[in-house]
Amino acid sequence: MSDGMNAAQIITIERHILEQQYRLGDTSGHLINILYDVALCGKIIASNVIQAGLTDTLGRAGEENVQGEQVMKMDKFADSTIFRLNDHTGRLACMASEENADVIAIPDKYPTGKYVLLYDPLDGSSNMDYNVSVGTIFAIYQRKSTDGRGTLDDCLQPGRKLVAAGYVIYGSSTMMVYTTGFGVHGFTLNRRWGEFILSHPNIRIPEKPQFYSVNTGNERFWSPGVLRYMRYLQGGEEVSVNLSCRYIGSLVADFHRNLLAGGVFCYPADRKDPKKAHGKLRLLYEAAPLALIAEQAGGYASDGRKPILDIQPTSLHQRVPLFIGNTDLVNQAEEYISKFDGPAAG
Ligand code: P6P
Repeated sequence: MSDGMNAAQIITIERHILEQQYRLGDTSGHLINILYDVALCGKIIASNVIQAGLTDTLGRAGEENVQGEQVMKMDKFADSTIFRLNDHTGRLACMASEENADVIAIPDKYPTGKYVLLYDPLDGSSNMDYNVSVGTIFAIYQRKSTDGRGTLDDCLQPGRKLVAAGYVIYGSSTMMVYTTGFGVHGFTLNRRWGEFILSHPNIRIPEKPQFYSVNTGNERFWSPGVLRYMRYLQGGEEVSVNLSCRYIGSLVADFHRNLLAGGVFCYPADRKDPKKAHGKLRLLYEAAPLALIAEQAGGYASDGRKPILDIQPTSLHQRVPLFIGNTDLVNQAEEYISKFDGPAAG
């Protein structure tokens, strides 16, 4: 069995990130150190996720988060791990997390820095009890304010302003996938070495898609345009594509499969549940970072009308409909929605 020696060269994520420093003009080294620390968070979280069934970390924590969702024990562990690794470094102005209602301030006893870190500490965590892949999603911006403690305004930036984004997927293997605007690169965790090793350099979404991912249980809530689009994806329209449906119910895992195999992930707006009238997924720490990954890999991400990366956030936990993957497939979603749902409201 290879021990991470498949790669022609052994390139650790630390070395790969370091090589970005010059390209990024990151003279302080703060941005690359944040990325190092995100990788370390991934290693720490992975070490717990892979044996969650043996420690008292499965199941619910007995509280509800700002989303109105049950917090899982592993959510709390992942959330506190990311906070504790980043609160004292002097690199961040503030943070924001799916698990926290408000902006997370850097404690007064620590210095602040010029970056903002937004994250979903353990997306899809409810699936952990069934041994389904889960993931951590992160987004990094430069602060807009000049000094002091970061503000909500520092967090509410469109995805086009991202300086780095990515995710860690805790699946059959643990991978970290990230971009700093110079392509998308995937690293597989060699547990014996405790190192993420470059295994997927310069990821590009394949031209020929294989899959579409959507929760068909929500079909009765979809608009006419989305319903026609799904028929298109299923080969039921005159001009169609024939794709297989693959849906795990864990965004990072569904997205990762479509990134590598070609396809589209859809979480449309829900016309019945007011909480999901703008879809279920959150813009700042789910849709926007994955949208940057998708575009950097030659794909596209839309809310059904416009690019995810162009959306100016108005609140920390705002939700957006999400169509993300092959550019042609996402463009088709916009065409069907425009044609059958009429002009966008407002
Ligand atoms: P549904 C997990 O709870 C999550 O936030 C994403 O990871 C996933 O894509 C989505 O919700 C699944 O939602 O309504 O299909 O169960």
